[in-house]
Amino acid sequence: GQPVRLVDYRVPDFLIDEVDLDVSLDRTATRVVSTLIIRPNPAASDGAALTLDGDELTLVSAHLDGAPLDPEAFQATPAQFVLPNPPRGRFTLTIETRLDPASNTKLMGLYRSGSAYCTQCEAEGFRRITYFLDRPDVLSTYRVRIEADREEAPVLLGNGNLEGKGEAETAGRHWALWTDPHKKPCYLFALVAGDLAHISDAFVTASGRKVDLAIFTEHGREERARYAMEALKRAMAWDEKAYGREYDLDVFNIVAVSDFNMGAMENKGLNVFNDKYVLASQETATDDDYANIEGVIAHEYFHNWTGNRITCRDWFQLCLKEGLTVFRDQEFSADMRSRPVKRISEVRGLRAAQFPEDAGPLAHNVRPEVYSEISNFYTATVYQKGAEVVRMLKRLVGDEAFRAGMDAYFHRYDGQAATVEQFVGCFAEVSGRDLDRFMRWYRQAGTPKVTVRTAHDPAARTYRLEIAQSLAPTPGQPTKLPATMPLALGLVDPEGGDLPLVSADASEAELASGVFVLDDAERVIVFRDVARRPALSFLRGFSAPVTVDDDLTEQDLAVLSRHDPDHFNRWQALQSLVTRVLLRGVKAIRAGRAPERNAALVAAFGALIDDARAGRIDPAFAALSLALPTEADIAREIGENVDPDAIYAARKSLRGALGRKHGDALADLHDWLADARPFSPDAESAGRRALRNIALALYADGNIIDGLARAHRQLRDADNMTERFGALTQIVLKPSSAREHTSDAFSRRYAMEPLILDKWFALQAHIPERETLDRVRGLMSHRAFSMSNPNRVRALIGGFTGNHTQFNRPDGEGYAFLEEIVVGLDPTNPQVAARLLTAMRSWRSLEEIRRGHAEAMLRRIAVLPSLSPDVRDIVTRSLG
Ligand code: HT7
Ligand code: ZN
Repeated sequence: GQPVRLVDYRVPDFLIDEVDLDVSLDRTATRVVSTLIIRPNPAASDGAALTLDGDELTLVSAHLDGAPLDPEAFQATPAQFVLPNPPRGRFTLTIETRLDPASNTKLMGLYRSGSAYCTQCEAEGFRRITYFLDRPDVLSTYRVRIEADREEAPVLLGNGNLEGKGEAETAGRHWALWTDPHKKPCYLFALVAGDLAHISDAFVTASGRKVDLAIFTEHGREERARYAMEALKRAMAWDEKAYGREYDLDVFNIVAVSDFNMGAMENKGLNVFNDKYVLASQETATDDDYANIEGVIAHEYFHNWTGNRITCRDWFQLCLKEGLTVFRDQEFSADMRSRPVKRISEVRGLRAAQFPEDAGPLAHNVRPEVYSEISNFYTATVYQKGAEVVRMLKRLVGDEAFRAGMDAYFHRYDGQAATVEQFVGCFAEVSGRDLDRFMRWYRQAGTPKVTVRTAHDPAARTYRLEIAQSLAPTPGQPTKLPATMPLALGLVDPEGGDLPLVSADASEAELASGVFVLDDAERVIVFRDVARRPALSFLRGFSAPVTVDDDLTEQDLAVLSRHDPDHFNRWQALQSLVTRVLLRGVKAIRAGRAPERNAALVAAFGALIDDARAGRIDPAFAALSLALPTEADIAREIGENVDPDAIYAARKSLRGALGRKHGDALADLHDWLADARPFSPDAESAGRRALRNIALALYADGNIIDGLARAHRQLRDADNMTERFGALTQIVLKPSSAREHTSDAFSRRYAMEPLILDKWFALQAHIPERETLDRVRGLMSHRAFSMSNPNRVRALIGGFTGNHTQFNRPDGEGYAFLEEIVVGLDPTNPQVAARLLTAMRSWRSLEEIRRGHAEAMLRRIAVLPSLSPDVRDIVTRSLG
């Protein structure tokens, strides 16, 4: 599409107060009669034509104030409906369109998933159902009559409350009438119809109103929605306690569908979910699945206030609802589970998905200023970095002012479409802080680098910190300015424990909280009464989304990894130590030398395993600490001229060494963690299973034969999917004579379980061997694989793009394969095709040969004449 710019924003010329939809469902010929009450927007200049958006629409008829419209009086194409001379006052426009949901492979608008009808309207899908002012600042009340064949679709669901239902005039058909009293933008519209099973429950709000809850699934799967239902009730209670936000309708329905482009959708009162974020059982779901379900259920529920009651003025403000809602779901999960463990997982996710975005050609602001295809901006930058920005805001103003600012925001903008400036303005007002420089987080792309240099003067008993921030240019932004950031830090005594912070260079509040504000490019803080050189614990809790360049010694990192009172930094210290060793290992391998043996690192791992075995540390935390940085993490640290094979070799060598050195301790830990208690998905039990799986993996890396024997025993004995899949992972990723047989047996056992097969497909695609590309090609003919199901495609193809050595094969065949898939998928599902292609986002950081293949691949795609706007946008920016 044409570029859309934030600076060009204008209020809509018309407002649509009421929408009345009459939808008569049919697989190939659905009829939609839309009656709109429209008036000129008093805030706009008058006299404009009325231009409604459409996308692949077929017009049947149009009426103005009840009378058929003269064909001369309007123009309709599949993409637009124009009324050049609309009435001056309020008027009623009735438009009938005909749709073919069975042929809608894009999964936007009205489509079929399995045997059900469902819709997806965010961001611009409503215009695929009927002509409309498809923009989030047009808010309307909706009254929707849904009619369908009773046998085919006994369940008829819409937004809001059920007003009535009955027999239709046509034999065998029935109808339901749904009304939503809350004004909403059309992207929150939804309907679902089908033969669905459900579970139900109820929630009584703080003010005593009863809300009927239901989760709809395919028949036979409904019991697997129990965990999601419990998570929903926890989320509803949490939003009341943490933010004073109550639910505002009599019913809240969730539907799980198997064909969905993203994770889930927060349609008002009718959330539609990808089934992987609803369905779980001991047999089928891993602990990560349970955690994701809890998080996504909460996320969509929290949108009811941050997104639905207060929505976005335009799509540039997407982070206003997404960053804020991710922050809210993160805090919810932190309260439900272990806070430090949750924080470490968030930061790992941010570094894996957002940092590469910020470092490559697809870098964009948290609040972008131009887009050609909005669906390509549902990114880690908008979501995850957007959440980090809200987290920083909370740190800067403090807990109390944060809550007051949120209250002010809810109060002031309820029922409106708001902007990021209005949101941040609430916090500036309640805290009295100048947040102008903070706004730069929304307006500048790229990950800032914070450099910190330390100097201890034993005679003067001072410890000096010189802190500086810088931000490299990104596409379209050659110069950058410093942004306000909170830096949480502590000075850790070599004996353990934090030193008191005393300084004339900081405010009382900063010294008391340990959170120092960096507003400028540089800041110097001299701490007094520091007799012995401490280890600097910098950026505690990852208080700002930056990279850090420090002068810590490996000895400092070893001290911090055992003694830092901040658990995030305790984890970070060991990761940093491992990263340094691995970076040297990669260099050595590229120079034809063997990687070093690092005794301090081996000892640090030994101490960690002992602590875990003795129950001195949280098992979930121990599991995260034992996990080495990924190949992609190391590639990011290297930054340029990346050789994936050398990274793989260095990492493999270190894992082997650790597994061999600590073989006995790991085997003992693995035995000790075998759980005889009945299964529970709670965080504590999940932590033990995570630790057991990582102990197995590390053991097997150093002791392949015994390790595989252990894995086979774990696979046989496990009573849950986490341990079963952890064992299968070792068996599949390591070559052995039993691999194929065991893997096939697993896939046969779960032949009727698509969500388990997705894990299996992804695992096959991750095998770090040259034959994997052929294996993946072969699996595309597997009876359970389908290019039309996004979950299958993401599992197998997306999984392969995450295989660092094999996707980045030096012969370029991995890229050529992705090209084939993207070009083949583009005509049917451009959103999924475009997202797959973002796997090329770091191509410029590769070594020369691979970089050449990657560029050639992008150029071959770029010259194709009939690309979708989605893929065209990604390929153009990737090359830009
Ligand atoms: N707000 C939702 C976004 C979404 C979406 C966007 C584009 C295409 C398909 C989509 N499905 C859902 C998801 C969320 O809660 O963030
Ligand atoms: Zn969201």
